[in-house]
Amino acid sequence: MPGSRAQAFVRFALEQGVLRFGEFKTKSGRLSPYFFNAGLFNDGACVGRLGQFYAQALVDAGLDFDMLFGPAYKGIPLATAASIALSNHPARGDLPVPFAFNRKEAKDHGEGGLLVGAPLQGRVVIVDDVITAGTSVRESVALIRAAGAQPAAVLIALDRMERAGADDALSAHSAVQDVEQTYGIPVVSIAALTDILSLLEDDPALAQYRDAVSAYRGRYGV
Ligand code: OMP
Repeated sequence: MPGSRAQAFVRFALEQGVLRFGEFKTKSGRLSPYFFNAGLFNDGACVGRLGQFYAQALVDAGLDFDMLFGPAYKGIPLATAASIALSNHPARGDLPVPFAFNRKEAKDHGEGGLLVGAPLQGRVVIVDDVITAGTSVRESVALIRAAGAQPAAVLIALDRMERAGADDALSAHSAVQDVEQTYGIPVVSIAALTDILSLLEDDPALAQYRDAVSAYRGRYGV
């Protein structure tokens, strides 16, 4: 995504309280000086705006795709918002933007099953919040392939630009690069850690967090 739009997005996330600075433990156990909690995009106006950022990032990437998939739970409103914004985006013309998502627990009555929404078919874009170590993408890829469809890309809000692996055995590549190599699909992100570092450089009110975020990048980043 062009720098100015990525900058606008991290500013928007900061204003919504989605992007915070302090001390946080990530899913992979790292102590991070910042955290991006997409669950705090939690009212109609800001989810609408978030959807537009996702839609623009995907359009800018110039990828061919047929539908979106939102992994439970957090990916569900994200894929829905992106689908609405894409269906209103001039670059898509009148092309429909179907979407689907999974349940965490299989349903044994009614329509049953693990998948909800449009049938998974064609080239599917996985819409998610953040990639840190890349563990959550695997399950979505397996679900899409099991349905006979093809994963086409992963669309995320923030690339934390971190290496996967234990502290004493960090991968040579970022988790995003590992996902791209393992599954042979691009990862498109609205913004990345470098955009957060630019925000910290530009905003004197945030200067107190610069050193900690730079040091974290030095330790885990690519
Ligand atoms: P990986 O699956 O290791 O890539 O971590 C991504 C997941 O971690 C996200 O889907 C979130 O559940 C969570 N997370 C955030 O939401 N924001 C962050 O800034 C960092 C994480 C994290 O725990 O790494």
